Amino acid sequence: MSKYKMISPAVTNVPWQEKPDNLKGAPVWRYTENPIIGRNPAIGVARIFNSAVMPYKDGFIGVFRGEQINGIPYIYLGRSKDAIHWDFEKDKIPFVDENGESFMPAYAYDPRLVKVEDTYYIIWCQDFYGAAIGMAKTADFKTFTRLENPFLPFNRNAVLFPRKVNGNFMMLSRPSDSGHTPFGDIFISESPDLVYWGKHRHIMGKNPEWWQAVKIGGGAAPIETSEGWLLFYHGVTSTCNGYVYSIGGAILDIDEPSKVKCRCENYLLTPEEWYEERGFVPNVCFPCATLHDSESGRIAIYYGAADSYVGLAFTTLDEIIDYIKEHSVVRETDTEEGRR
Ligand code: BMA
Repeated sequence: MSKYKMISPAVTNVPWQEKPDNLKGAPVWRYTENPIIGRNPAIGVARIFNSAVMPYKDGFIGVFRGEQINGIPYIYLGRSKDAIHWDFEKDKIPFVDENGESFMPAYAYDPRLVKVEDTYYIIWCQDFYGAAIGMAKTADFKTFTRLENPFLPFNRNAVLFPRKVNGNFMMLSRPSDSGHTPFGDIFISESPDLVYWGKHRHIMGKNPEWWQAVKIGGGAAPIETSEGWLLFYHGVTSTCNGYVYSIGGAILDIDEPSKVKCRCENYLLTPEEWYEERGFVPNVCFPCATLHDSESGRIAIYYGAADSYVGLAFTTLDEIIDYIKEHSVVRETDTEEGRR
């Protein structure tokens, strides 16, 4: 019997491996066949990483950050039967405006994919006179209609919640600068219509724990659970050899998600394997999605590795919630309303 409940559909074909015996203390364990997407995965695409997937029909669908061989990132659609082996569409996602005319951003990276009611939303980072958030919707994965850009530049790591809270759409984001941003906290904003965004609140900031001492950013769309919204996010530290990106975990209040109920002081996953430590940008674990099954409590975390590969890691709802609770350190900036 599970201790905790996921409030989401059953997805019984979530990829899965049991926890190895030698990892007793770790709350998250890697897929042994990682990386699941290697170099040059499609014609004209050198690397796929920082990508988001979800169940679709009898299989899975995903939006993938593909670094083209001209060095410019774009978003590609991929389909899979098992969420491990992926077929990518040859062309970039063809975004259109509200009149159906082609409306392509100059570049697009770090996509998230979230279903709210009957519509699928893609949220990514793009140029809007500087790095900012782009957004599009689709009902059928054939027509992708751009929405108004939700926030002013500079901003990155926007993550939509999978349902409205108190009648409004909710989105996390991380205000940034125009470069590699040596700061950054997670904020939340609300919208009644996905056009007008407001009621901005601070959720949580960088912390004294060294792995998240420089900046943090939203990762996977939060999972609704009996304990609150389970959020996997990334935390960044700075070393004499550059940034290191790890995966962290927190639980947000279900009705007032700007309040952090629990926040794990330990990272959940940090670069340790060759495909995380070595690549275009070394030492990056960057979560963008989960697949999760409310029946078994299984959670599969999809993360970009070293800006070069896609990795897969596993946990269960009971294990991760217990771990976050046991190692939770919440500070005043986490628990306050987030308005000043
Ligand atoms: C961040 C983003 C991510 C990337 C990370 C590490 O600023 O651009 O796409 O994975 O840097 O390079």
